[in-house]
Amino acid sequence: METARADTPHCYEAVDILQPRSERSAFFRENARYDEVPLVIYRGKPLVQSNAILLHLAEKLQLLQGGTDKDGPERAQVAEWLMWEQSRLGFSLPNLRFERKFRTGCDPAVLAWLEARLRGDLDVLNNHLGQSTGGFIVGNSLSIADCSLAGYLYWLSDAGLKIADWPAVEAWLTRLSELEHWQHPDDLMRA
Ligand SMILES: N[C@@H](CCC(=O)N[C@@H](CS)C(=O)NCC(=O)O)C(=O)O
Repeated sequence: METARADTPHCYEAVDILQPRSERSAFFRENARYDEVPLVIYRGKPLVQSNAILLHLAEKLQLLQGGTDKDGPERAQVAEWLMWEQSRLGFSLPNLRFERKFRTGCDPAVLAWLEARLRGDLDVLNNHLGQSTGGFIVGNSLSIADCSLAGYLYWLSDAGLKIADWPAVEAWLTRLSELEHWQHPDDLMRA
């Protein structure tokens, strides 16, 4: 049983997403509404869509919601970054990484399009972090916005890019990795 950053007991199970969807376990197919990972079973209920999962857990566990005031501006900013993650970084990076690391034969024009999009996303994040004084995505404390945006970035090199080209992003990832209970995604997801 692991606890990790939220100090919450949990178990992890790997799902082979290189397997066709129809061949994944019956349990996974029954619970993962869109046949995608991540799937979290929390108190017996299936939760899917990474940022919906983060919002739900943050509320239930009263953790990492952003700021200390539930009516403060930080909560709205956390929600904005979660939405941005879904339409931008959470699209460009996983798809480019998948095509470069796990699959070959993708049309080079598609790879170039994904890479340009990812570079633009990293520029946005780098500008934001370079201008923010708090050291985190929103304000001066860790929130689910950091968790959402940072996860895949520890695998940026798999997508063929160098994190050092975005120094404010690199410094922020290092800061997160120095927090108590932090683990690299490869270690967290070792079943
Ligand atoms: N918007 C979803 C995206 C989930 C997603 O794209 N999952 C990928 C892995 S990163 C997946 O399950 N791919 C396997 C498949 O679609 O069959 C989220 O944030 O949870």
